[in-house]
Amino acid sequence: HQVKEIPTKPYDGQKPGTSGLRKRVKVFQQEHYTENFVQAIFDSVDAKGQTLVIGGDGRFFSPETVQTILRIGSANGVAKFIIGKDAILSTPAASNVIRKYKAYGGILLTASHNPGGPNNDFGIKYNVSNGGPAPENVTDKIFEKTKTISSYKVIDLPPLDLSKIGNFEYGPSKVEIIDSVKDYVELLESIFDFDLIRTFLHSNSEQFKVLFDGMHGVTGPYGRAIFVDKLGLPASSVQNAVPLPDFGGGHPDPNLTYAHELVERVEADNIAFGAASDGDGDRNMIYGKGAFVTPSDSVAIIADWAEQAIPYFKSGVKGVARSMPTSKQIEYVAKKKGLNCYEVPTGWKFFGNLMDAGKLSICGEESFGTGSDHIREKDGVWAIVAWLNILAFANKQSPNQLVGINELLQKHYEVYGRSFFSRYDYEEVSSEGAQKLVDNLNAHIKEGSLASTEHKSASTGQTFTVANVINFDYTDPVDGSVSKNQGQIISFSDGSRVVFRLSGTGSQGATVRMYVERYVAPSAGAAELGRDTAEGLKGLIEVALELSKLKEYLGREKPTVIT
Ligand code: VG1
Ligand code: CO
Repeated sequence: HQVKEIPTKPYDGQKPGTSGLRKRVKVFQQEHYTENFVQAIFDSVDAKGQTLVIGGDGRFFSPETVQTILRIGSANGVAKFIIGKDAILSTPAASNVIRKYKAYGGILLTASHNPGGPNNDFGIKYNVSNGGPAPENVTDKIFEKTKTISSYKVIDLPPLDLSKIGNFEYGPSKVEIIDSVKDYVELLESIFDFDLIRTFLHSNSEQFKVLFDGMHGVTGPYGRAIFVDKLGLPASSVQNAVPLPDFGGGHPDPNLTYAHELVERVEADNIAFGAASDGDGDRNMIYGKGAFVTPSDSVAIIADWAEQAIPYFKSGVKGVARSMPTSKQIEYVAKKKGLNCYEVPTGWKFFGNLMDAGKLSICGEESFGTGSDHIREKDGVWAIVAWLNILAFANKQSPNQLVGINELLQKHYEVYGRSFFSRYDYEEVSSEGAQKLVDNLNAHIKEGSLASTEHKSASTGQTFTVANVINFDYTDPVDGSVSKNQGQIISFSDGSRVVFRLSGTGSQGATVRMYVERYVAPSAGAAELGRDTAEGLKGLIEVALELSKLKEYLGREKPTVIT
């Protein structure tokens, strides 16, 4: 088979962000743009003679890109491709497939929770042999290669039919097209107590209704296989479960704003347990009638119950972790249980090293990402089943009174206290404004000009005294690699925190994220602990906005999204 060398020129800005390269579809459709990036991957990792997994969330431009990867990958000597049927493998399923079949790596075609379709986003992400996102030394190398690329290699072959499961030949390479769902379902069955969950759901089918929303992302088929086929729930327990290339025009991000269809049906139909996942299946939201679980609380609760409730963790939890902006709720659990709790920069890649080193079992991010060392990506459906498993277990312990989401939360706060947490996103603001905001904070850090200053909220009368301000740098405890400038943290003397970060997943302009957190001890009492989040944080948010001069720099009165 003849390998052809196609001349090309570098494109600017092919730098992978928090989770791969994400741009508008139109950008990827420019001549040689996608080919350049794919060749840059093969120039950075030596995949010759190796097995590579290809998956993704099935968004617009995925089928074409799979063919591009086949043409270029085969020309670069890939021995075998394992591909999800119709180019579909959720991000966690792909991570599992890479691990299970001992592949060299994988290429995931997704822009996660970003909208899809011809006028929206596409993305390409490279994962390494542990099943996790490529570490920064690999993504940096890929970026360097994109800057100097002058040609790429292809083998010219007609497109491969991706709709048939089986083994095929593609020029010098082998191709195996696999069922997208099967391996993943087997994995979850080996982790959770499905019998316990089934028994609980069936004996409470009226009081404890379940609804899963796939948001027309990749998880629909996974959700149906697990909730309907395995757990025996009625077919109406899953909605928006057909993956669509444009996610039905929606924004496949499971939060209170974008998962409104779930929220509405949960409220209207008295559904005790609702859940949703994002475009590529690695995020989750847990939301029942009148009950919302913040992701920071979710991971803390899973960590709290894991060992007793979930078979996978029976032999013990090795350690826990959170991303830096995620609330400290999980730290309070770790402290009580004598577990190490690591704090890593935003983005799942940083958890992988700790897991590979046997230091970490359960971790999460405030951005609706929760997971464990069963794979090396966050895992939406895993988190949802984890909650069902924990609730089933808690109800077995309390046979006379139904324990729902709110009861579980309340019980948790009474023991550990509660970190009220919220995130304000200012999407697609001017890059200059965002930079000024960051520069101003950095100047304060350098000069120490905020140290010990007092800030009073006009509306609540609360006073917050600055304890310290830092720029978060991370040194990986396993390999010693350093990641600098991961966000500014303002800590206050009462333990409250405000964090500012620039997003690394946007496809246009800059997105500023402001994270606020305020801790209330158990001694404050049930009324204080059970307060509405927005109320609990009101004073601190006012202070954060004033202190950072955010409105002035960004020219925005209100955030685009509050989670
Ligand atoms: C965001 C989240 C981060 C998450 C990342 C990828 O990144 O904040 O916690 O890991 O998205 O998630 P950023 O840089 O925009 O803040 V996903 O579901 O888009 O793969
Ligand atoms: Co995602």
